[in-house]
Amino acid sequence: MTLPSLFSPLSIGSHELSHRVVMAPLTRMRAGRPGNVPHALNVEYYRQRASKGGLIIAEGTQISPSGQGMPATPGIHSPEQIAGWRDVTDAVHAEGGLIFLQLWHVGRISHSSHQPAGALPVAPSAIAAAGNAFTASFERVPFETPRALETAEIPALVESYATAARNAEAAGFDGVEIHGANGYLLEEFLQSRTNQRTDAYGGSIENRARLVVEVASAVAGVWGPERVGIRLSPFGIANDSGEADPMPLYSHVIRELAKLRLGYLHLIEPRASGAGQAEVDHKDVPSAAELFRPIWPNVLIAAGNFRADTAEAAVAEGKADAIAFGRLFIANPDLPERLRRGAPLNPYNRATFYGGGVEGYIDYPALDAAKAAE
Ligand code: 8OZ
Repeated sequence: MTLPSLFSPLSIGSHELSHRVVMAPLTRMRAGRPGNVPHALNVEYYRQRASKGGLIIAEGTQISPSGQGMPATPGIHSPEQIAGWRDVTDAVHAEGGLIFLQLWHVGRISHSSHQPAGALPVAPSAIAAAGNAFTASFERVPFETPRALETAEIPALVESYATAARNAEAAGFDGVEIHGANGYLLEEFLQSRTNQRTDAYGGSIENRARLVVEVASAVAGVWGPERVGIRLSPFGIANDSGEADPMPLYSHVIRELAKLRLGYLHLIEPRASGAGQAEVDHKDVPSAAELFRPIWPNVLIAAGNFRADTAEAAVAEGKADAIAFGRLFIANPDLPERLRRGAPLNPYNRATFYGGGVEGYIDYPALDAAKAAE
């Protein structure tokens, strides 16, 4: 048997990928406003990054108005947003690619300027995050203290994930990824520093994991489990998150999710624990993919500062089945082809990651265009 490589095929449920270079979910804050609706600019961005048999995980997309925490992030709760995403999925499919939608609720990483009726953001407990929120007018102000969700509100919250999952189906996606990472709502429930609840959703590991498992079951009920993935960051510190002893918590969560037979688990490596918010590259930290591989039976996607050689090694050694690339995909619309050919990569410009328009979004050249411009 030959070893798998970045360019060997991979099945996720009934989807056949022709390579394992996955586009990571990337917040770019360029949805159309008002309404946070995907528009022509976003269609072109995703079209450029689609490849035959390649998987794109579309950016974090709020499941409901209260799930929004930053300006110009897209949603999947209005008819206009569903129609806007339909144009994106059509464009990716026309290139022969697959596209999943990342379902996002930011929890306390929000600001009242995004919230319906200017209410406070919601979270498991009324504990403010350290740091600054991004207001609806792109200003940075200290995070507010969120309102703790009532136990009686949880069923409607779970249902809002299911509704968003149905909307993603209507928008033509091939599947969905649940955002369970980086200090947002679901991770706030998982971790003890953000979850001080005394009901069935707080306290023990089993209780803190309850919401994530209920959400995953509800979304799997809409899509079938094999078309649902989940992203976790067991060693993450983004957005004032972090569990002192992640192994018992995340071993339990991953075992429970494995029972649901979800299509994939997407793990952020600890060396990338700032999740794009800073250039962090911790040395001598464990590999999340390697640690959790033994208890995850389905496809495992690893993300975080991979390069061509480290990605190829992780796949060949079976530590991960596929590798998600973020920053390299921002700057290289044809990243899979460049990696296949061992071609040089365009450098990325951090100043244009969030917000703005064409610049730093749809103006990075593909290889052939780069060659033509020489
Ligand atoms: C960087 C900036 C804004 C949002 C995440 C959705 O950390 C994000 C995000 C990252 O998952």
